Amino acid sequence: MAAVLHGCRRSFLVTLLLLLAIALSAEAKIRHYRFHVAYQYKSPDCFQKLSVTINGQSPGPTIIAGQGDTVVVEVNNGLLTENTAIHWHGIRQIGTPWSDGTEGITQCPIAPGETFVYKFVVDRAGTYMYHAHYGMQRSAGLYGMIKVAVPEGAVEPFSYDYDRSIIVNDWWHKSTYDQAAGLSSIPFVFVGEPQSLLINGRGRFNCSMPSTTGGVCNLTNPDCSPSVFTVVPGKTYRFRIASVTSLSALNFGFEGHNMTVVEADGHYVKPFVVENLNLYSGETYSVIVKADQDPSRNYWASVNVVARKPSTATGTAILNYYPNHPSKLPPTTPPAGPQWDDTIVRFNQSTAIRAHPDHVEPPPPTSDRTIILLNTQNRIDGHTRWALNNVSFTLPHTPYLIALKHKLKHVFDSKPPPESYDYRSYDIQSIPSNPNATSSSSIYRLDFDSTVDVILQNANTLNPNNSETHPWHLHGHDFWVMGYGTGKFDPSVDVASFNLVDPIQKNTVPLHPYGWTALRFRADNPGVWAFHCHIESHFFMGMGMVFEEGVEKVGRLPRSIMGCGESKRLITKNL
Ligand SMILES: *[C@@H]1O[C@H](CO)[C@@H](O)[C@H](O)[C@H]1NC(C)=O
Ligand SMILES: *[C@@H]1O[C@H](CO)[C@@H](O)[C@H](O)[C@H]1NC(C)=O
Ligand SMILES: *[C@@H]1O[C@H](CO)[C@@H](O)[C@H](O)[C@H]1NC(C)=O
Ligand SMILES: *[C@@H]1O[C@H](CO)[C@@H](O)[C@H](O)[C@H]1NC(C)=O
Ligand SMILES: *[C@@H]1O[C@H](CO)[C@@H](O)[C@H](O)[C@H]1NC(C)=O
Ligand SMILES: *[C@@H]1O[C@H](CO)[C@@H](O)[C@H](O)[C@H]1NC(C)=O
Ligand SMILES: *[C@@H]1O[C@H](CO)[C@@H](O)[C@H](O)[C@H]1NC(C)=O
Ligand SMILES: [Cu+2]
Repeated sequence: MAAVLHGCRRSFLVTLLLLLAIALSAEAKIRHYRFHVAYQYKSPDCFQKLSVTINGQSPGPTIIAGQGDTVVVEVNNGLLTENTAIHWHGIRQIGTPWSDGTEGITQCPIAPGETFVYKFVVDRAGTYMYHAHYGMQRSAGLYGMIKVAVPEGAVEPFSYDYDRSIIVNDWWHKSTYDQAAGLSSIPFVFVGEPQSLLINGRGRFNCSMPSTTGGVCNLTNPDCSPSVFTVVPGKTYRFRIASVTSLSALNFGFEGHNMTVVEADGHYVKPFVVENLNLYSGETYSVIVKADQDPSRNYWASVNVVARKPSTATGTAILNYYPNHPSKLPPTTPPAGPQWDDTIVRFNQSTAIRAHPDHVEPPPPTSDRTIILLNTQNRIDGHTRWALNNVSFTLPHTPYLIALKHKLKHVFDSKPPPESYDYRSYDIQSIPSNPNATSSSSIYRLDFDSTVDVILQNANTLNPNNSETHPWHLHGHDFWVMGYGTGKFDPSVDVASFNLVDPIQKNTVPLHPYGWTALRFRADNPGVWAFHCHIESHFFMGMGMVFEEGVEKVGRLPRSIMGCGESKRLITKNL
């Protein structure tokens, strides 16, 4: 009897789901994009540089879709002598782990001349981004935004008249090859602070400054005329802001205007008002701004470096009050932003980000597994690297997804990486007495559907009195931000302080200097997912890792992701 009842309820549910699917599919659309990736000379900050462009632009075209739509992007690699891959940052790739765009993890690189098709569902409304995930190509200009609209009729917990997008970036005059070679060299050559900060791909380098590379610098080049955001007095604006920086944490603000933060990484935020907003690389926000100031003039939009000692000029754009002339410069000097080393202010802003009361999805109350990761700067055979629990990450030649799904042996280090470190005795305030670490391509294999806690613990670098800020990004999931702390994480005390009530869900989160950040996620998305510091040079130097979950549940892999390393064999075997 129970079984029959159960069966009845099940078929009712199935019917309901089918109806829902039909209702949804009636609305779901296919959004088709063609991206031609190529080098072009551009002068985004007035200084001419070979930039990676999409269809001749950097930033590339904004992908616009509705929740539930399928996005298809045909990427043609026109870089002539360089591979590529594009990651859709914030899109979880449920059911399509091979479209995550992480070279060496979910796919082989796209070779010059090849076309690769990414196809995925954008299952949740919000603000996201895309960028290269091959070498250090992102910093050469390959990036753009993704805007996913709520379904027709759905109400958001805030209102506005117009929707605008802002993507910020830091910019170097040296090529990414110069940068990568320096990072891998003995002696080590760091990429250094950026030459400029760009707002929607536009900045301004002082052409009279001595340049490290020489070259054409022309302040009247139209490429570097400032970005303009025109507003109508009295109207309310939603600004979607994304940071795709390679190194810098930035502080963003509109001169004379407060902002109400309402969205973070695709999740609604319990609204809070700020004069300026800290943005860590890989994060997205929506803020609401009312054009309610003196309309007789224009105002600055500005970005400043925080968390590292700045040596880059303020990046600016113009907030233009209609009908003033859009290029009329504000009569003031651009805001210099908060003090760069005021860690407490940034820490407090991070903790202020909570889920909107009407949109709370509570986390599981406990976790099945806790991974504690000590973030350190290290040396390996004289090279400067970053490591987690003394292991510095290296990518294998055969992508993990293919290796695991097809049970290819010996393509990566199969010994599991350490779950923890000696946290009782490690002194996070000092330079390690022995900074030698090891490198490995090993990965964390998670039980499918288990709940995992990750504790990121910061420490001193190899320089005295220095601990950096690391923005950590997880692919394939949103995690709950369980808490932030200063000093050393103590499991016996700090777990009790976790926010089980209204933690925000994000895909990128900062780890503040000498502090800790705790995350919780459910390993419920079959695939192989990168988890890494979003600073381009840090990931390049080993600051990352990979999680595998439910790889046996992954569907048949497309052959287009194969062809490198041991996966060559699969193609010739015609699998
Ligand atoms: C540009 O740099 C030159 C040389 O360093 C300096 O004299 C000048 O004041 C700078 N101009 C601006 C607008 O910062
Ligand atoms: C600078 O660019 C402008 C506009 O493209 C051009 O007219 C001018 O000749 C350039 N100046 C130099 C010195 O190249
Ligand atoms: C912005 O907020 C601050 C502090 O909450 C307040 O003192 C200031 O008056 C506000 N500015 C505007 C332009 O509303
Ligand atoms: C940060 O937050 C703490 C706790 O709410 C508060 O005591 C402190 O004054 C804040 N500090 C700053 C600089 O905002
Ligand atoms: C670290 O490794 C280097 C070789 O790369 C070695 O010369 C040095 O002695 C090691 N340092 C310590 C403290 O063991
Ligand atoms: C890293 O490895 C070195 C060399 O084996 C060791 O001396 C050091 O204590 C280790 N550090 C950590 C954090 O485990
Ligand atoms: C350590 O560095 C901070 C800036 O990050 C500075 O404010 C502080 O004075 C420094 N302390 C010492 C002892 O050098
Ligand atoms: Cu980092």
